[in-house]
Amino acid sequence: MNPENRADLLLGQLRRGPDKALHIAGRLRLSETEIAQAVETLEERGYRLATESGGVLRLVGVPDLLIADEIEHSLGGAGFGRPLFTYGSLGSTNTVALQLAESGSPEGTLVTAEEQTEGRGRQGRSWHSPPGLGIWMSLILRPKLDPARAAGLSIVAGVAIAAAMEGPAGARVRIKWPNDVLIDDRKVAGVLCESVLEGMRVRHTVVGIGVNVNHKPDEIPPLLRDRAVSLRVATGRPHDRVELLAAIIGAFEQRYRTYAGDRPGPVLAEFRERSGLIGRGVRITQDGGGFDGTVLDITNEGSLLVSTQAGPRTVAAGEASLRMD
Ligand code: BT5
Repeated sequence: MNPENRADLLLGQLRRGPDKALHIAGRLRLSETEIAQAVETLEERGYRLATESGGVLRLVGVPDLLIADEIEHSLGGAGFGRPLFTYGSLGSTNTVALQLAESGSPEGTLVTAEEQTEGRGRQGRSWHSPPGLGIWMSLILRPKLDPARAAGLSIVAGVAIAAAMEGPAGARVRIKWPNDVLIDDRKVAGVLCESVLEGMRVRHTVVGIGVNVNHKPDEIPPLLRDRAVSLRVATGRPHDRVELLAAIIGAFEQRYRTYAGDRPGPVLAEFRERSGLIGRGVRITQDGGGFDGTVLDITNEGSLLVSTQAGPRTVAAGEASLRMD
């Protein structure tokens, strides 16, 4: 067994609670020197351990990093997030997840990065993803949905993020159609859903999720400051990224099963409630221009149904801003 494995074993023991080093050594069949080395290895990884009276070892702090061991521990049991690929710096987690999906990685595969150097938004826009401050992750899905319905997965993700953030945010988390998650009208998270088609079916979909978690006010780029916010700025305190990541994955998986199991109703009901758009006057902006109307509903595909002077229109992509008139 190498020193890294011994450190993993010790970590596993300490997660269950503090215990005498001597007892742990006996249980793991390690010498006292090997335990001391394992303590050192864990400290090098950023864990904080304390030795208390009677030779009791206690885990007092875990590193503020998206490391595999912590994510797996927080995810617990079976479910999405396996296999897991954690990176330090990366171009874009969506790009890596698309490559992994192409080479056969299964549904539920998760890719995370501490930093993205080429984080992507929709339509070629960029996504600011500095190191250590956010959750930048992508999930591989293999939904048995037609391509139109798969487009609605970004609504599923938006609703899941909002639900998972509500507790830590201590405030209402809203959704701005189609894929922005807002606190106090500023964007705290975004979703980039990319599907690869095979004829008329979806071969795979990658759901990319970016959440601003621990940025201090001056760590949000000046150009974004009036439109973007982090959970820390909104609440005045830092948050555990791993815990939030696991909560988002759990909230997403639960809603995905329902939505992809041909029961879009519950997710759409959540969207209606969180978007505040239904029945409101909006201006829809699209590539070639825009038009005004009143939002009637959201379709099973995640499109907006808008009543206009020329009759009802279904809007699959674009921006919807509330009209104040
Ligand atoms: C999005 O695009 O909101 C989708 C963002 C998805 C990011 C995740 S991170 C993990 C995965 N890997 C990737 O490469 N991407 C995904 P869109 O609706 O087009 O919004 C982009 C716009 O939001 C930009 O043009 C900026 O105005 C603004 N923006 C950029 N970075 C931001 C940030 N960190 N927080 C808030 N707003 C931001």
